[in-house]
Amino acid sequence: MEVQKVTSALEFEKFVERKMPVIFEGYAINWDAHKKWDMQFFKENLGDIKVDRMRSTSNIHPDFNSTKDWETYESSLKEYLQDVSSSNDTNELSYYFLAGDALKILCNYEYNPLLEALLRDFSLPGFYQKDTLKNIGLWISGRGPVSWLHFDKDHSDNFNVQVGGSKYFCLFDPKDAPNLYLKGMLESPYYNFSNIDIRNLDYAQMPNAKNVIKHEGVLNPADMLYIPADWLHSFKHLGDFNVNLTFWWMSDHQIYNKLKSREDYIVSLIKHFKIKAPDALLNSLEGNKIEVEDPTILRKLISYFEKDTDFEMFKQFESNIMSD
Ligand SMILES: O=C(O)CCC(=O)C(=O)O
Repeated sequence: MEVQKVTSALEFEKFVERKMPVIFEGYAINWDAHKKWDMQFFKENLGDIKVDRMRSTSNIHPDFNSTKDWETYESSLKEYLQDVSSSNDTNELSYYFLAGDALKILCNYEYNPLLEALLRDFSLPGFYQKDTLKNIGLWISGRGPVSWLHFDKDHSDNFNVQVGGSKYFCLFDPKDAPNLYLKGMLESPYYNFSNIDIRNLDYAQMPNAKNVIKHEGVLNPADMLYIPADWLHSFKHLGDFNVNLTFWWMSDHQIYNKLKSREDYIVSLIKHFKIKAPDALLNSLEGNKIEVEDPTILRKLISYFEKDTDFEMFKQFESNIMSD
C-alpha cells in the first residue's frame, strides 16, 4: 500500500495527529542543506571528524545473516566518503554504512559542538514542542545499503527528511508486530529487530508475514516522511549519494504509546511463558485499560519497564517472573 503524499503543513499535521505515516513532498526544498550538502561540502567542512562506520559482508545493516559479526570501526569522515565513492565505481552495492544514530547533530537533547555549524542550513520541523526533540541523526550513504527491519527502541516519533538523494522505504504498523517475527526481548539485545530479511522475504519460513500490510514509498530529494512511534521500518538507499536528517521526538502524546507498547510486551511475555495470570489482567491489558482486578501484579510487571531497558534487566525480569 502506497504511503500518501501531502504538500501542506495542515494536511501533514492531520496524519501526525492520527499517528499515520505520510510523505510531505518538497518539505525541505528551501533549505540551504538541500542546496549545498553534497560530497564535496562534507569533505571540505567535516572531512576530519571521526565517525563510527560499519562494514558488513553484504549491503544490509546490521547483517543478521552473517555468521561473522558486522564490524564497526572508526575512521575520518573523509575516508568513509572515499570508500563510498569507490564502492559506487565498482558495483551497485555499498558494503559501508554510517548510521545516523552514530553521527548525531543532537544527541540525547545535547547539541554536538562539532556539528553545530550545520544547524544554520536547516530548520527544525516545528510540529512538536521544541524541548521534546531528543536526537537529530545525519545519514550519509552511497547507493545500495538496506537497513534491517526494526522499530526505534525509545518509542520516538520520527521525521525523516531526505536532504539529497533518495530512499525506498517500507513500514509496518506495530499492530502487525506479532506477525513480523521480532527477535524478542528475552532472546536478543536486538529485540527491536525482526528476523525477516526484507530483501528476500521467505513466506515458507515466515508464513504469518503474509497477513500484514506493507506501507511503502520513495522519498525523493527534499521530501519528509513521518514514521509514527513504534512503526517498523526499513530503507533502501537509492541515490549515488544520499543525505538524510532524522528528527526523533519524544512528544507528549508518546507517553500513552509507550505505556501501550509495554502492555503489549507484557501480554506477549505472559503468553509466551504461559505464566499463570488472572484472566482479568490479560483481558484488561489487551483492552488497553490500566485498571485491573489485581493491580499489584501489573504494577510489579510495569515497574520493570519504567527503568531504562537493557538486556540484563530483561534477563533478570525473566528469572524473577519464572520463579514467582
Ligand atoms: O535510513 C535508514 O536506512 C534507516 C533509518 C532509520 O532507521 C531511522 O530513521 O530510524
